[in-house]
Amino acid sequence: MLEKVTTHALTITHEGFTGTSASFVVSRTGEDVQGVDIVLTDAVPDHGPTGWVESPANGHRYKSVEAGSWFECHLAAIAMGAHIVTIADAAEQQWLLDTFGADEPYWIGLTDEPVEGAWRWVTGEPLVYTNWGDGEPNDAHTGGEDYAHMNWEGARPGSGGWRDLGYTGPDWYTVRKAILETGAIGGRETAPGYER
Ligand SMILES: [Ca+2]
Ligand SMILES: [Ca+2]
Repeated sequence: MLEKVTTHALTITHEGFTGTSASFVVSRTGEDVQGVDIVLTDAVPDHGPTGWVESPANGHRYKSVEAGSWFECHLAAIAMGAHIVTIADAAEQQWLLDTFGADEPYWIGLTDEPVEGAWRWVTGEPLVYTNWGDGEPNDAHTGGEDYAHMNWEGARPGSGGWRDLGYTGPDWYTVRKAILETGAIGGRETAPGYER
């Protein structure tokens, strides 16, 4: 029985923009040769809008950025007059999930770096609502974990559950994006002690 398996990727260039698909396998077994159908569809965004999106609930604007570590995302936010997202209540959490999806991890503006265990929003807002996944925050690993992200894959699916991470842990580099937030007019003040 002849079996031929090859790996391919599909590259499409359209109006000067080029995209390449994830690799996929084409196999042919025996004489069972089939034609190849290619169907082009509008891709569904993987990780939400890239521009600012205003929430009708509070008039704040939000966008996702891929700036790297929590610190780098924090600095990127400041540079844009914004802050890493703060989540005041379940409705805001749900709006973020509806807008940016429940799958991809995003840093949120929550840290206990100044005082271990005293989680604070970067804006200085009181921490009222929380959405920690089971067993989190646990300050695991040598050096602890002082920075929070949402959409932890270990949390209940679709919940957007939070987890704390630290830069000595193995998952630190799995989160490279943050959702940024800014008020309807300008950004909120950034709380002292986080300008790093
Ligand atoms: Ca901690
Ligand atoms: Ca943790």
